[in-house]
Amino acid sequence: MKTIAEFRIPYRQVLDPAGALVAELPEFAKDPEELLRLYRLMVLTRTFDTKAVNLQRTGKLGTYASCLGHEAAHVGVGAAMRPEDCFAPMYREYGAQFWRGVRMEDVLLYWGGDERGNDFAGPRHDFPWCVPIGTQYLHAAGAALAYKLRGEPRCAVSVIGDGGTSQGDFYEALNLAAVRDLPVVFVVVNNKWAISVPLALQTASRTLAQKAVAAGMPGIQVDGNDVIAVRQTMEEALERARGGEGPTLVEAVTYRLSDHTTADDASRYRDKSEVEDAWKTEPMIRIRKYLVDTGAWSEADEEALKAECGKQVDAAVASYLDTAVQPVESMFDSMFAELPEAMEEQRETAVRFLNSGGHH
Ligand SMILES: Cc1ncc(C[n+]2csc(CCOP(=O)(O)OP(=O)(O)O)c2C)c(N)n1
Repeated sequence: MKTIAEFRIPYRQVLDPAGALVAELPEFAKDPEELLRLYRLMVLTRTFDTKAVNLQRTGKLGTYASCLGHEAAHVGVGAAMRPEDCFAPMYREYGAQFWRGVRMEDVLLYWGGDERGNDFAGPRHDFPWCVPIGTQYLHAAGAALAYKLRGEPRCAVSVIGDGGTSQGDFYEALNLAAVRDLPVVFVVVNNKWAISVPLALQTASRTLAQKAVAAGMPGIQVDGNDVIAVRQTMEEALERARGGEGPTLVEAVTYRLSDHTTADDASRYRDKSEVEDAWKTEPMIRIRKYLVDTGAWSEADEEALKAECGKQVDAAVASYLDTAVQPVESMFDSMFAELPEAMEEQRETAVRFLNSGGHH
């Protein structure tokens, strides 16, 4: 017997959990201002996230999917993209979206049940949130096919969770993208849990990155709590895509420090000690430590940033709470280009119900 195929999965980390450099800095990270841009947005994202959970707990949001612990994975992805690229998110990539111009008010409106929050003020060409697990990968492959056919120098980027890699859509998108050499980067944010299903019950694969191999594209695993490594890996993958070399699968290994959503209680299925350990390697500590060690950041800077983020979040919350509720028929109006007849009736019933004093 002879071997006809072998594969290797590279792993990248630049900053270890204690903030020590373990690899050479990529070009962008040699400029402290660039690192501070990343760090500031990570802090803003975490401030926002904490506030959004509190708003839900006090009845001011319907539900909310926290991104606690994902800040590096998200901000690193957004920062590597160009404005003309297109993002096909799932439902918790706020850090990437804020970088791209989605407002905090948009996120609050969305989770408050207002469809205007899904029609971002930011990049109008980005896809709306995608709650059906996995379909966003197909949307990204489709967008990338369009860019290729039109000869546009743009890329698509999509994010899926570890649980999402068990969906057929995941493999279908990878297959199409690789066979057509499409300009797309697929990101797996592996936070170890899909609601209550741990990674070990999700796949027998050693890594999720190696799922790229069957499709015929490179797969790389990156420390998803290391914002420098995530951005560097994404920049390289996007450069490949832009240069006509086709798609890449990037697995960012992180941990979901929060409940899955505010409708979940992760303490029912997850060991306390596992979560306590994960807090030691979370993404904010190492970048802050590195910035402080290199003299780019101080305690006073930290205090000022926290105060500034608090103000920005409060302003977004006030604007969200001041937004007049959408008319009831809007839930029908943003669903179809032309409403099917059966739904016309439902729309009329809803309007009649409201006009007769009902509440929605
Ligand atoms: C097609 C489909 N099946 C099931 C669900 C219910 N569901 C919502 S979130 C989720 C788990 C997703 O886990 P993962 O992909 O790991 O992403 P995470 O939320 O952990 O970031 C499931 C099964 C869904 N939204 N869509």
